[in-house]
Amino acid sequence: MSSNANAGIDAGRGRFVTFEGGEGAGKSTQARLLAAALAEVGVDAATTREPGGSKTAERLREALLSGLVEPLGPAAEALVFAAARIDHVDHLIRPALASGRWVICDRFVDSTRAYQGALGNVDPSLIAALEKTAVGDCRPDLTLILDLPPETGLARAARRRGPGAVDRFEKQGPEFHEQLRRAFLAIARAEPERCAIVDADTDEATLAREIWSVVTRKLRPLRWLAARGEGAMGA
Ligand code: Z5A
Repeated sequence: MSSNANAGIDAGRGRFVTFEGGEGAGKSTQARLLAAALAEVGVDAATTREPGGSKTAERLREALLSGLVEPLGPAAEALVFAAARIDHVDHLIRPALASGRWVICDRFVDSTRAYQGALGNVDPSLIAALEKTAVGDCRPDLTLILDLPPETGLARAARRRGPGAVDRFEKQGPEFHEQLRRAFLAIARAEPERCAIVDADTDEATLAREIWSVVTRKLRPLRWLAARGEGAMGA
């Protein structure tokens, strides 16, 4: 490998990976497994989630998922998701990336585009303005869209929940979840450089291997480490 094989890699900054998709797709599970796989090769990654991830954002999460904001309508919900995101980006995501940590986030801006935008019919110009305000240039390097039939994801979520009460979004009917799936696939098709669709209708280990193959191909963690002088050059 030539001595300048890592030229052009901005290794001062960590990489930002987001997981998106319907309920029960396995986002939280795979976020954890990806962080563990990165740790094995020597990459330090913070795992986080939305809504939430920082102190104030977690309080706003309670308001959103309890249904407190729902009567105000999808535009108001979009505002509150964006407010939570401002806190999360400012206090966790941006500082972590700047310090050279990777960040793995369970849901991010694409969930607002899908749930409040495509499903909630909130004006796309409002969604775009909120996104710009909350995120600025702090955009994901890679978004993994976990795709599976909604009934499979909902059954997984129901098994985990048991007889407990459903939250604001879980109570939606089958057509809502089909539309949601189409919305995420449309987002992925519109931004193929950033987004990768992964078939999530499989067991955890198989899915984790597929995700690792996408991450190594697109983000080259070993090369990133080598550019920092912290590891061997490689994938
Ligand atoms: N929302 C929004 O409207 N706008 C926004 O901007 C944002 C969010 C950011 C957050 O809910 C809600 O907020 C969400 C969208 C909305 N609506 N809903 N519903 P949440 O965080 O509570 O829920 P979620 O994001 O949908 O996560 P989830 O239900 O926990 O699903 P998951 O993270 O994709 O799955 P999991 O927790 O990894 O796995 C679920 C279960 O399946 C669990 O028991 C696992 O052990 C099992 N599992 C995982 N993988 C597999 C495989 N491969 N096979 C079999 N079983 C598996």
